[in-house]
Amino acid sequence: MDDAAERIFAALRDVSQSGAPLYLQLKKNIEDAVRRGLIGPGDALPSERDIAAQADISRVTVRKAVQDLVKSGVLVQRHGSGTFVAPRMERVEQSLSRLTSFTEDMARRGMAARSQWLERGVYPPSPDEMMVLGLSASELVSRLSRLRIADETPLAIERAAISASVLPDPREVTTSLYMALGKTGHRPVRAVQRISAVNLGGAEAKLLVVPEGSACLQIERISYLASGKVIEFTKSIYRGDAYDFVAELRLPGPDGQEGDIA
Ligand code: 16G
Repeated sequence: MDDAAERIFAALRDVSQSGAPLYLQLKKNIEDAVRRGLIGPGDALPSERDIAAQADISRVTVRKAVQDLVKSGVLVQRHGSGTFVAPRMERVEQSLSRLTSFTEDMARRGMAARSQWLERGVYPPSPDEMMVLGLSASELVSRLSRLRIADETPLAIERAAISASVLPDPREVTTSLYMALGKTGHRPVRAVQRISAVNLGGAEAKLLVVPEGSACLQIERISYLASGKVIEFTKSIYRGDAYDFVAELRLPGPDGQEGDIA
């Protein structure tokens, strides 16, 4: 038996000692073993049959616990080769002083960015969109909602709204929204971001492959053209376990002014 298997079996010994359903106990034991570092990223889980025999529980129970842990991102299953502890997330450090796009940010890190489209179309604006983008009820808004993925890890859900007078056909955006806006001279030069903490609901957690209720960052970005006109209103959800937003702080100037944040 290899090292990882032995450590996992050690963690399984007390299954069936308490009154909780067996699959929940097994699940918790495996989670604890990962959290305590007894088994680490990339370690292979013993086979379903071996776990069932070792912990003296049925294979159905083992399968249920393992499936739950795959769903919540603790384990990954690779067809043909087995079940492994999921790789640990490399945190992305993101400066709060530069106005960059997701595609550029990932390229700078040498990561391959791609998006899964969740919504892309032209709609009557919501009251929020009317207010922020300065639209009347008779105008239209282009909405682009994407799951943003880097090196095959989903990192964020972004829901962007742009006036349809600027972006009449959102299908023109293929990889990068900022690149598409740049082509018509509408790339933003300034933005204001509001970041707040939220816990993920079920649907979003599923898209980001993290457990429901996980901590994440909700970011609202309002971007401006050099003329001062608002060009973009984007609401995003970033994985809390994946991002560090970093801001540089300076002493106020000699006149005591802190400068304008908006
Ligand atoms: C960033 C922006 C988002 C913008 C997107 C454009 C944050 C929180 N959000 O992800 O507002 O729409 O970049 O990226 O930083 P793209 O040009 O790759 O489509």
